[in-house]
Amino acid sequence: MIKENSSIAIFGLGHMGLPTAALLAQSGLKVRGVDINKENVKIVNSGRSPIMEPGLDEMVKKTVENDLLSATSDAGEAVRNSQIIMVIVPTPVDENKKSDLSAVISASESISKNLKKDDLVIIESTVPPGTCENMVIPLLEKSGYKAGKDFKVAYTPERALPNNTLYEMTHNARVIGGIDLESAKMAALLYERITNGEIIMVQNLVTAEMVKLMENTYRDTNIALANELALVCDALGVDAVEAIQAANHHPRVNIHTPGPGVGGHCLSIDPYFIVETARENGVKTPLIKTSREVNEGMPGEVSKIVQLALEDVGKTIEGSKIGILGVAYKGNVADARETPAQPLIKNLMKKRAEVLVNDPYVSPEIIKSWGVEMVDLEKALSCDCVVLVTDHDIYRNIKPSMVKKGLLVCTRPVLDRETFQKGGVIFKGVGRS
Ligand code: SAJ
Repeated sequence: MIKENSSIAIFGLGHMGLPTAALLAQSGLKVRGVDINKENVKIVNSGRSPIMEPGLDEMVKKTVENDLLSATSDAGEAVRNSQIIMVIVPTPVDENKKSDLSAVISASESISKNLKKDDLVIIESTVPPGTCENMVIPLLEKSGYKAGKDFKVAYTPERALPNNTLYEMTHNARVIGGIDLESAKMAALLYERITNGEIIMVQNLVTAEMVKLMENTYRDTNIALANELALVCDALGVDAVEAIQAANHHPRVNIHTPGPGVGGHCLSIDPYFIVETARENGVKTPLIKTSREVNEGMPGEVSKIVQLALEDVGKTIEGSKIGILGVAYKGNVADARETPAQPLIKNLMKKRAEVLVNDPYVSPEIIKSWGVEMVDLEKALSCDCVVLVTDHDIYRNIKPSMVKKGLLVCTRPVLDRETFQKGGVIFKGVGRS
């Protein structure tokens, strides 16, 4: 049973770990967050959130003040004093698109050294299917305890959408797989404390691992289809956004939105976990791989659109000033991980364009590290070509007269083509040229 005085150790105080920690603390449990980033530990202990997420700062403040949430870099101490241990650490892919599970391994090893009888270990990190059974449990069993018999193990993927994390964590359905039914049931009792959403128990750990990867792969593949269709529409002079919106009126069609490519730490990575595991099991995954290729190719396609647009007005890309609006991987977030803006900027710089960047969310240090200048919106809008990359809401207020040189490449459907064309702006975009 989960008692009111149960303590939880949560490995990873990142985009998903910290909101989970704050919500569980708010539900009355004593939560100890564990993170190797000492600066973030300090920030959390001072009652603030190092992560930009609506509502999170206040929740961290309140739960720290109430002595329910605290953070530490001492994993051993946190595990020894907890009955439930959760792992919500990042799982990136390396340059060969192979999963890097080092953070999960390191957390599992720390847990193993301090595991106690009857503890419940919950893995939330996204992992290649089979990781819990084949890697995490053997590491935990180095403790001398046997999974299922002496301690419980469950896998429940995190499925909340960044920028709406707290709402989704408290409303979305939760998928839970356990090493046995008792483990899954105990994990369910925990999540019932924070979500009104349905609790869906699946047969085992690997099914739950697969569910998560399927969701993000579905979305990545769907966006790849939208992007490919948009490129065809471009060649035909069809407005892809208009066509997709019309197609989506069909009751069984839901084509996603084309754009400059797929970023973030989830959709652009998770499909590779399926590809990797499939390969190890002798199964081919051409569709998933091609979808990744299509989406990874989109920054190059945007660069071509920019080049042609400049040539149409008698300019060369070499030496032209390009104003990039937004480098976050999606609208209204500060996260630039895997953002398509970065390869686009690189590509434009390779063509010797001068790139100026505006983004009110992403830290100037990140932008500077890409070797480009950070400018205010007005300066970005004064460039030879303005390229809207991220759908930040503030960019919806841009008026035709603000695009000083009259050339706009809008890679997201946030600005109205007709309004800009009527205002004398040459309007191009992904699937809108
Ligand atoms: N994008 C498009 N076209 C679209 C939708 C998105 O180009 O129609 C782009 C976005 O601009 C962004 C990328 O895809 O660059 C990913 O954005 P997203 O909003 O689709 O997803 P994430 O990465 O922020 O969050 C996803 C979510 N997964 C699903 O919706 C299936 C979220 O629920 C997961 O919790 C999260 O991944 C995760 O942690 O795995």
